Amino acid sequence: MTRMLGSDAILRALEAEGVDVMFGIPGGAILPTYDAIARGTTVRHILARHEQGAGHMAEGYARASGRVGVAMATSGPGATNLVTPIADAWMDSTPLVAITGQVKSSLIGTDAFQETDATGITMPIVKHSWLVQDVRELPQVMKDAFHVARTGRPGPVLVDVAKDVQEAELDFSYPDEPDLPGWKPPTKVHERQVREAAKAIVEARQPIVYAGGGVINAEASAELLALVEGARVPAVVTLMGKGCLPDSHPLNYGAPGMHGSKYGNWALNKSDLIIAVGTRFDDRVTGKVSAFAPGAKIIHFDIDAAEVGKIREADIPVVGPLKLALSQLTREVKALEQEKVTDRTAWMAQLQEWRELYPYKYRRSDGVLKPQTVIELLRDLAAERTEDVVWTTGVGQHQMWAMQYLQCEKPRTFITSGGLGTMGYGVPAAVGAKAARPDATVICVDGDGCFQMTNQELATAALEGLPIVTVIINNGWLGMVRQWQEMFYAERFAHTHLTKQVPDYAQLAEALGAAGFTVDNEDDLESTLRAALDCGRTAVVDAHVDPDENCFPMVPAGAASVDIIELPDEGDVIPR
Ligand SMILES: Cc1ncc(C[n+]2csc(CCOP(=O)(O)OP(=O)(O)O)c2C)c(N)n1
Repeated sequence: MTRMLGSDAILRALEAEGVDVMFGIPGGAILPTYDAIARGTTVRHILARHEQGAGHMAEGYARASGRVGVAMATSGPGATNLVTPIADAWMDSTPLVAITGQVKSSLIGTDAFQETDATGITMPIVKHSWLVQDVRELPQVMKDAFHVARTGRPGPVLVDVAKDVQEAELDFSYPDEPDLPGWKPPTKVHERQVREAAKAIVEARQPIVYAGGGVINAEASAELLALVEGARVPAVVTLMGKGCLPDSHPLNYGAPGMHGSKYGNWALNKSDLIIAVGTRFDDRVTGKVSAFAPGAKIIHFDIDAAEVGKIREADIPVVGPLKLALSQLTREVKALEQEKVTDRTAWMAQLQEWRELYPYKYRRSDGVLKPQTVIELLRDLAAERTEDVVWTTGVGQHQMWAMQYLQCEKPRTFITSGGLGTMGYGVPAAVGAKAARPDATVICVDGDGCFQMTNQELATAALEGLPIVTVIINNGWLGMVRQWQEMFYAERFAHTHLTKQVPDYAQLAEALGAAGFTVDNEDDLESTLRAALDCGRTAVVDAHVDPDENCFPMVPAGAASVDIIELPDEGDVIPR
């Protein structure tokens, strides 16, 4: 037991949890804890320029490293600015501990200056939250907060600490165990269910694995690969799962969904057995649910029982840790295959034929830089330099092209806002990823609209010595919305035009302490990208691309995903 202040206890708890970096912005109600930082801690604090940035940095850190991200903010506007990243972490199952200061206990409920009901506001978007009004509770709350964030299906928690609690004294000892009788995430899998799943796989003629971000969260990539190879089952991988199975693997048929490939969507839709692993039948994948994969039996593996059967009834539900479930499954399949092997030659040939017939493709440039060309060259130049690349993205067309054209061979290398679709995610997530993995080359593929939402965090990157490279796919529009207006709103382009010139992104980058580059033609593209990648500083490339380019293929919202629309068939195209 050591006598200390609540503020110091927060830091001792972070240290005990192995936190090496946190992200935040101080203010009145959290000042005692910042004062404790000044007294000394092993935790590196990175000063963001906006709490939303701090939250996304913590998310990027968590997703690049597999550790819990920590964001800190003051009460009121500090806490409300954290709401978007908390919601983002909720939707994408990212482990996040948000710590906010609250007004003094005696003032709670009085509309005191900068008082906001942070636990109330975030109630639907956290796994759990605590409002700490007694300093003696602080150590156990911190222990429980980290435990809830990282165990079971990971996600965000909020610890809101009244200012007087931070200023009060306690006898501190950090508990060894959480005290959460009601929180019992599964640690085992039902063996009979796994056996049923194995039997279904061995008998299936047209099986497909449908793998999602849960595989990455569960650190189950090796087990997934063993299943795919051991059971000889092809796979599709969602946006959130990108990297959980090497993109180059011949059995990886890439992304299904709204802007996935036609072959990926057909592989799912025309299968007779879907083995869903750590994925949630999101509407952006299924399209019209009643028309989705009508002939397929469903095996659904997930750590979260609430996901199983939520959208599509599971014939064989398996709730539990994916690492364990997948390794048991592969063993069972191999054992059963001693007796019986189903011939899948026709299915494999069919998938291969679709892949060859329907590659990602775009129309060759007639002078204007194509966004896909920028991303393809960036991919190749990055791969030439190092295998250790972490990508982040904003949200929009550029995000979908990044999914289609980037090559990710390892988990935790593609970090994007999938569930909430948060514009502005890319730059701060890249800062957080770089803080987690300083030796990696961290590149953000951003849109001009997204970049305008959080670019102030370039100052954070520049001043904290976290050199990231941001490539803005600048089409001068809120491109994805413009595409919907063109295709579904009779070309009524209401309020989607931004212009390519304002702001001048290269100058803006320079003003924020980064190196700025501009390119608007194919001839200068390679030298510009190389210069940015080689400069060793935080850098921004403003790539002026074709403003009219649309992202194909596309499943219109509400349509059956089997009816995916391909690039209109005209002109000279470049296949991936
Ligand atoms: C915070 C937020 N506001 C609005 C949207 C709706 N939205 C989705 S994509 C998009 C356009 C993104 O534009 P840009 O960053 O330029 O990317 P592009 O689609 O042009 O590649 C918008 C406005 C969103 N996803 N997030």
